[in-house]
Amino acid sequence: MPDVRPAPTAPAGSIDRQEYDRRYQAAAADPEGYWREQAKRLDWMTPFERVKDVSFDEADFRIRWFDGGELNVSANCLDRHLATRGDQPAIVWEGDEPGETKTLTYRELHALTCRFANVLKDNGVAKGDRVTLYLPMVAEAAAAMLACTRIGAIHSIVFGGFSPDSLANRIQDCDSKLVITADEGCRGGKRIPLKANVDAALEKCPGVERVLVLRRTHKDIPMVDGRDVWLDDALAAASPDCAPEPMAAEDPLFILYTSGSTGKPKGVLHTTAGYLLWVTQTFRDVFDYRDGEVFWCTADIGWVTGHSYVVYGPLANGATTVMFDGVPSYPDHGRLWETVDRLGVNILYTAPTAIRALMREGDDWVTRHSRQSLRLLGTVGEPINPEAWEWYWRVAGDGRCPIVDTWWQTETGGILIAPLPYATDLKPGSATKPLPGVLPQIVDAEGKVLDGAVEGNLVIADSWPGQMRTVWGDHDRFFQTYFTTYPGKYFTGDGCRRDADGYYWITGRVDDVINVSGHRMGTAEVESALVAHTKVAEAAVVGMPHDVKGQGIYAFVTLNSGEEPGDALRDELRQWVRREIGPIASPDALQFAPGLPKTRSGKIMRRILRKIAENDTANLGDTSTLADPSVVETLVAERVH
Ligand code: 6R9
Repeated sequence: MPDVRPAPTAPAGSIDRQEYDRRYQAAAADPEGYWREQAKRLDWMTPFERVKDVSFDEADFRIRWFDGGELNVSANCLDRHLATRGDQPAIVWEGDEPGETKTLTYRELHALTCRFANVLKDNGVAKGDRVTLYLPMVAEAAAAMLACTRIGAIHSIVFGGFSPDSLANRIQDCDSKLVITADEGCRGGKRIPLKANVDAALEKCPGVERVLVLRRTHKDIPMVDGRDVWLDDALAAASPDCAPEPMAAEDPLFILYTSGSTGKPKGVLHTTAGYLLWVTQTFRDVFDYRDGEVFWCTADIGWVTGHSYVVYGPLANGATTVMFDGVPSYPDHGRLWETVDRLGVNILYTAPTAIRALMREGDDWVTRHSRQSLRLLGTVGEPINPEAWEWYWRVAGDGRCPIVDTWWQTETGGILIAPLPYATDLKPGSATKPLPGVLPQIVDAEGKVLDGAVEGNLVIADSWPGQMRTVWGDHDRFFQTYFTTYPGKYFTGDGCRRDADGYYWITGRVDDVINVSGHRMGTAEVESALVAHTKVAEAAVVGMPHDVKGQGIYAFVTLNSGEEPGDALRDELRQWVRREIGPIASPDALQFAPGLPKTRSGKIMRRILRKIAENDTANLGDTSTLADPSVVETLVAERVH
């Protein structure tokens, strides 16, 4: 029986148990009325006529929210706060070097955004045009996003760690005519040649007419005559006045590319009103944000978490948001906590992979900093194993900060399943319960809806405002990918267990489930068990062909620094898992891995591990998007079994 951490008593103004229940029931009894009420969180230029117009069926497939309404995202994130909090910090930028900071108030960010919008217009960008951003985590990047929304241009952000080729593919796919970049980026003391990468990418993108270049490191870089423009100069020359464009509720807001299990990355499209409402509402409620607090989400704006919870969610709520241009391990492993103390951060939102990496370095790095300002902790991106959760709770949060484990996807726009910190009792490793109005179901392989305490595939039975609307340029792929596996429902691609208390436990992508002797084994479950061993830092588990069992379990294990791999430890770990879960979970093969192949956002690329486990190393596929492609060679060379 996993333990339960009761929710603390709700402070005045926070959502308590009764209020959660009330909203949950209101959303179930009268969904349209519920969403109509929620939509008051936004400032509308023209009121909407219809709340919801949705069908997940093939014959009349459509997802539309708030038709008839008009609004502007930048006006909701900036203009509406000027009267009440114009001089409050909107963005606190923290550079790669500790103490390299800059603060922009709402008034300053508003002026910068308007100048930026005018620069875009002067360079030929019009409503509906696509603009690609390839930028470091600087305040100007947020201003660039907001400037696009101000004039109705559609931004497509490409993470600064992606290669020129990946950048070129994304520019071509959405046909951007303008790219915004910087001379260089800085990360962990290293320089990233952003402009040089853009130059290389644009050899394949003749459609790009203009490149706006921000000075970040002031490196002397070549500028292409007639194409490249120094952004700083253009901003200084531009007018700080620009009226926000009234946008229809369903007008496109941004495209964000995300990897699927097959094919090229999909351009996930989000639209104006539904997305904005969803991030506004979830930011306020899940993080229980209170006026004046400092919120820090460590994600890069190149990922959806950065879009929703570094920029749009916080700013729509008039919050102070931290933009971090560094990494948690630089200049040392205490960076996050040193920064929390220096900036007075109240809410910290990060990923389990970061938590595990820090946990591995020992508690001293954390405990030497006070962390008194912290009130709430959050995680996102992958299932958090209970050991990492416990460490986050006990060491990082001193046992006094609720942890919100938030489940969502690029496709969902914002959080769907998560505790509300003063309404939901926590269970380490569970994202707990759906937010009011969200209708998760667990279905079996045939699509039969399973009730009670069960395990199966996670679907969402009806739309919510923040749902993606299409795959850019391929509406059929959108329908095929998400709505055909279980007709009439949105398929998340995740496996999930629901316990007797109605708590949801995400078990990982269903393509990662291993079937051992007819028993379904969640890779996350085995990984969690391995990581629970004191000598293990990180583990990744995949299936491998097995003569007798159908599939066997292949585990890649990274040890804590100082631990020695060897046969004795291998046996010990296999026995350990056997004890933790049961004999069927004991790894058939266990390889010690100095490093795991991870994407630049920190997700383990299981596709590659599966190939190694299957001994199909000739067909590893594309490894160019890995943070460090060289780890693969080591894994192949040292493959076991
Ligand atoms: C926001 C984001 C989505 C996939 C999702 C799931 C995994 C995200 C999680 C989680 C367990 C959580 N995931 N949050 N799994 N618990 N709290 O990460 O979007 O990059 O699109 O990834 O990440 O597998 O399907 P994205």
